[in-house]
Amino acid sequence: MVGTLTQKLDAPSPTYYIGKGKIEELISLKGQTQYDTVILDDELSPRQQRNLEEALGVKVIDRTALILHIFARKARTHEGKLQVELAQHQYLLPRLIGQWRHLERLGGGIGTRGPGESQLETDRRLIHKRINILQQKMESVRKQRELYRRHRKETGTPIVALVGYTNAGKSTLFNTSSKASVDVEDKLFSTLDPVTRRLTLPTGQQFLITDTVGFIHKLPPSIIAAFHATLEELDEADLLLHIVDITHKTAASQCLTVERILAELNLASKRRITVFNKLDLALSSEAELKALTTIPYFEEEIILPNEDVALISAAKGWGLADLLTKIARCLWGQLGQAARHN
Ligand SMILES: Nc1nc2c(ncn2[C@@H]2O[C@H](COP(=O)(O)OP(=O)(O)OP(=O)(O)O)[C@@H](O)[C@H]2O)c(=O)[nH]1
Ligand SMILES: [Mg+2]
Repeated sequence: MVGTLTQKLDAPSPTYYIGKGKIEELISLKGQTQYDTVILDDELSPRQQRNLEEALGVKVIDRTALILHIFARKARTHEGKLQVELAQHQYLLPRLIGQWRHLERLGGGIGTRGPGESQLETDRRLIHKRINILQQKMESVRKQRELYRRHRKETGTPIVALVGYTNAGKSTLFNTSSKASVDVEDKLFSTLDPVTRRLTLPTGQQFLITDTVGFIHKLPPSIIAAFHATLEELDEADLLLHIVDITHKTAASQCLTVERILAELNLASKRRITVFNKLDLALSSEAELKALTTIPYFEEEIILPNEDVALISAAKGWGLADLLTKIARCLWGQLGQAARHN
């Protein structure tokens, strides 16, 4: 990244998203920084994107396209790949026009159709066809999942799902708690596909733990829709662990973002433990962690100990025993809940 520009506007310009002055400024920065791509932190309309590309003479990418691009690189399983490809095609469809502009100028007088136009129609048809195929494939994936879920329900093993902002440490916790090897990377969205492992507590009680895609501020609705099958997994969970990177400077607002997305997914009322992670960066030992009475850095004051809150270092394994105890208490602590699984 060679630079960042921000602009305060009452509303984004419908033609260019940013104002005329900002466009001038961007153009004048070109010589100095040699940028070849501009990324906008919102979803642009196809028209805004096209206009900006023409005005700036470089590639213009919006927030949705960037997230889709990262997703495409991260998707590993069949389902993850299907979901990303579907979202990419849906994103592309209304944006096709610009791609054939160069052909429009060739033929096509009044009343005749230029090669650009007919090519555009062909492309549209192809994309519609592909979207149909992908949707059918997703439907069969969804059915398989449902069968699998029903089976899980019959066996009565409770499900605990990890949720949280991207990079909060969900996969790391998943690993240290299950010793499974899932990708752990200091990058956004390293996990896209839900992964599930069975965990056995010293008491012999078992539960399934599921690692899922990370949430992010302004997650475009089209992406939430595309990942519906993955996020449906959360619906089945008996307990959510909301993992928070307490050392992140916007931890509190990341928490709110996650809460908001959970509400959008109708999961707001689901049983939840908030797990503050990465405390090894703030403290020097597990003993210090156990002695805490409030949570460091966090704006909102939370008094400890608290049944709905756990403090851990997923990397060092600090606080894990306490977390597992709290999970067990949530799952089996009350007779009513245990009965649900038997
Ligand atoms: N210091 C420290 N680093 C941690 C801890 N837990 C996770 N990390 C680091 O944080 C980064 C992100 O961890 P992940 O486990 O991949 O995060 P995630 O929530 O699964 O991220 P997404 O899959 O992208 O949503 C990695 O570099 C981890 O090594 C911790 O307890 N302490
Ligand atoms: Mg992950």
